[in-house]
Amino acid sequence: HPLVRLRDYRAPAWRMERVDLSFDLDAEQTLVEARLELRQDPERPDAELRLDGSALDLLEIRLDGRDIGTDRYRIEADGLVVCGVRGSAILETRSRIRPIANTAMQGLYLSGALETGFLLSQCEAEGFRHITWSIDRPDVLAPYTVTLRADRERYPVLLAGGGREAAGELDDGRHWVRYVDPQPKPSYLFALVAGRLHSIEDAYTTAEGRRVRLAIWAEAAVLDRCRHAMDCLKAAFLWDEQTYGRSYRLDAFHIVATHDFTMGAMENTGLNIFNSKYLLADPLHATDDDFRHVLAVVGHEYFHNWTGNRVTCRDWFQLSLKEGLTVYREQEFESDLASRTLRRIEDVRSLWRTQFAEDAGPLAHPVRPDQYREINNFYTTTVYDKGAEIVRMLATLLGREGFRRGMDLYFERHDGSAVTVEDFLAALGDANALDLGCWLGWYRQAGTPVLEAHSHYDAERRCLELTLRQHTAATSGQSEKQPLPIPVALAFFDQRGNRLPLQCDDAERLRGDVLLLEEAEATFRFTNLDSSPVTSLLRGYSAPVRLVTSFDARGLAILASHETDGFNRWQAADAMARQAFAQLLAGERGGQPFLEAWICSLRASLAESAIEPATLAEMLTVADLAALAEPLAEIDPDAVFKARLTLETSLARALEPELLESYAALASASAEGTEPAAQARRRLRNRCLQLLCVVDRRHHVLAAAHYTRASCLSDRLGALTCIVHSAASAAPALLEEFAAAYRDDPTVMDKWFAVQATMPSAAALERVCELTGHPAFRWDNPNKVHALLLGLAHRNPIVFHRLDGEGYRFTAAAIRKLDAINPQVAARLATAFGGWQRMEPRRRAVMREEMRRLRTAENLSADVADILGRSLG
Ligand code: HT7
Ligand code: ZN
Repeated sequence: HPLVRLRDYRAPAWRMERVDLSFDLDAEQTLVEARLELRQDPERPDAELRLDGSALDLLEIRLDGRDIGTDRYRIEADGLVVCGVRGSAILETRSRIRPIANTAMQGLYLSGALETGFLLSQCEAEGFRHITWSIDRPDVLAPYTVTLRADRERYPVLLAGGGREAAGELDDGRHWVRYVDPQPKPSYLFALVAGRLHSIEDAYTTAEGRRVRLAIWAEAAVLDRCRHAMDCLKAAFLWDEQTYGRSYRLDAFHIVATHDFTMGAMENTGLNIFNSKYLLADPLHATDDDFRHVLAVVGHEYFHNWTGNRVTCRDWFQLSLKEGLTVYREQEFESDLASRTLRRIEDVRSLWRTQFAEDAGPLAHPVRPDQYREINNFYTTTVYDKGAEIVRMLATLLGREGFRRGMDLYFERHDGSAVTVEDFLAALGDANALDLGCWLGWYRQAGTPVLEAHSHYDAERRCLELTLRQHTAATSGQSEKQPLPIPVALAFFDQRGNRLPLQCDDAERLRGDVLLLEEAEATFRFTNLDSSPVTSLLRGYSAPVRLVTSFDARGLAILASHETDGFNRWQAADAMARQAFAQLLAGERGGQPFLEAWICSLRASLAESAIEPATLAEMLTVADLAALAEPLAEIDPDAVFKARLTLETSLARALEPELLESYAALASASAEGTEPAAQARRRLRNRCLQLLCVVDRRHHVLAAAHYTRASCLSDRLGALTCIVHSAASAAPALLEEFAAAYRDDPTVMDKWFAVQATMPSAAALERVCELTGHPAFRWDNPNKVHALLLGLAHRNPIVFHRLDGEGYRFTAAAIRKLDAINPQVAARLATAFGGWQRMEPRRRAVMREEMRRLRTAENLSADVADILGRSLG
């Protein structure tokens, strides 16, 4: 694929002013008629008319109502050029596509089996060109009319975005439905669904009094599991009205669930399509985490209605404009409706383990990349999660009202248009009389800034000097880095854990409890402090930076017990664990002040009645191997594993009586409902059980009973994971029992695969290999591949990084096989090799060799070739 560069952006020479589509739907072959009303930019009279299209069988082509011969057009690898057209034109094409052969899931494809499955489309980012010829770029917006025709018996439900205008019967048992979406939209938001689906229905009345019909479509057998999603959808409508004053304007909102989807969900206007794992939930088939994920993803896709659909991206470089902003909105939605602290801890954990790692490796790229070969490879944690962190920092800087003012102006200025990150910053800045130009640096610069903090207390003057220094290491293609604006939320505590006043000499620089560091280094003086305070930095994780400071065990212990910001309370405990881990890894002998302080704090927290159970559960959860390894200059996975095991075992051993007590005290949690408070109690109870299983095999009996008595999937899966991951003798029988019970449930079976793929034992590789032959495993199903193969490659470092290289060879073979089926999924798997440069030398060499070999494979997709090319440099 050619390199596409941001700096080469040009507005389109031709635009589509209207799109009329009509489909004769069938899984084996679908006929697509497209009528495009086209207009040329008068400033570019010489620009040829070029339409995007790929793997389309062109049957007919007409220009301004007349057939044209092959002398008037030419078909290229990825497009169609019509010669000698000027000003305006009406282009009609008739083409044939084969949904059943579309295993890449871009364009129109089949979900499920030929006889019983249904047809659906996925157009973001460039899937529309696999459906018909068009100008397939996000800055070309048009109203759409879509007519769907199909056999009534086989495809009783026909859905597309927009309002249902008309419907009727045809000969031979066929029927048709016409949808009109009058608001101009980019082609990536087009969608259709056709098949035997069933729905639950509801309605929402908007703040303006408009009644919106809500429908969630799924297979008949799982309709009851859509109720939670429906509640979440109504909550999302309400939240966006209350928080941003934004309503929905169409008459209907449909969601369709499928087991066959490459990503989580898709925000097509009026017709969202969801991966079933983010839509279906009931206590027997979904865990508490699944319930929260459904809330978050339903919210996320709905919020795209304003941030992405009504205000869309000018080009794909601006992807974070919709994704980062919408992730931020989704995070706030979940925080308001469930637990703010838990969501923040989970987000930061995931940022540290995946985004920081991406930023530190050869696949590092800015939140707004400046070039790409394959845009599908840029749906990354950097674009999504670091992008959300930038929006969060801006919201912190502007405050609740200022941020809302900025968002109001953004929507007011840009509703109905395709815009850039600059437009976003300009709206936020103009609404607050601020120049936010320097914030563009966060979008342009790759790499994680390191924030160094040093303080000095002057007893005589009763003041503390805090020096903050920032630097960002070079990343591939970006050697020069500029200082970025970094909001640092902070608080002071005394030795008893009481809050102390925050009075800064430079009052301008302190807004509320937030300091803004704008330069490479600055020193701030805080006055009126009777004793040297314990400083709590980056409260709420106010900036996505790596904090380097001289931690002291006593100070962290005070914060781990007294910080009123739940996130920083957890962060203090996590910092103690990481310091203890570093000492264990370095083989340091003698006293272990951090380990002791950590255990002591957690003992006290377990005895505390006021602490939120979800926060406590997270404090008791040691960072995983990838997260612990991420800051290391060179990684030896076996040494990391050993040090982590010692850390976790020391904690579990020391707190065994307290863990047993808490476990028993929370006995009723299994049968409680799915409200956040009950979920949090179950989380804590399962956490206690997991630690107990680490201490002693005696507690496997407890885990087996936990499994048998479980009245929800959270507990059942929690117990199964404890038993399998601690290699208890009951593991094989319970795995069999579980598989027999959930054989017909693909989403629960994904969890069964994932539990085995993440077993912390080298032998897991042979098991995973065997499981690829299991009847429930399918190479062409992204969820199965995620659970088993990405589970191993991304979430089981001791197996993926096996010293004999078998983990790498197995994964490389899987990438080759998958690449012929779904290149996007294969490319995701290939990113597991991205961290090769920081591995210890032996593994580094094998990883590089395996990538090089893979790169020479025949017919390698552009997706995988791009990942390997960038990884190898
Ligand atoms: N905006 C959606 C992106 C998406 C996607 C991208 C590439 C290939 C398949 C895809 N399915 C969905 C998801 C989101 O809301 O972020
Ligand atoms: Zn999104």
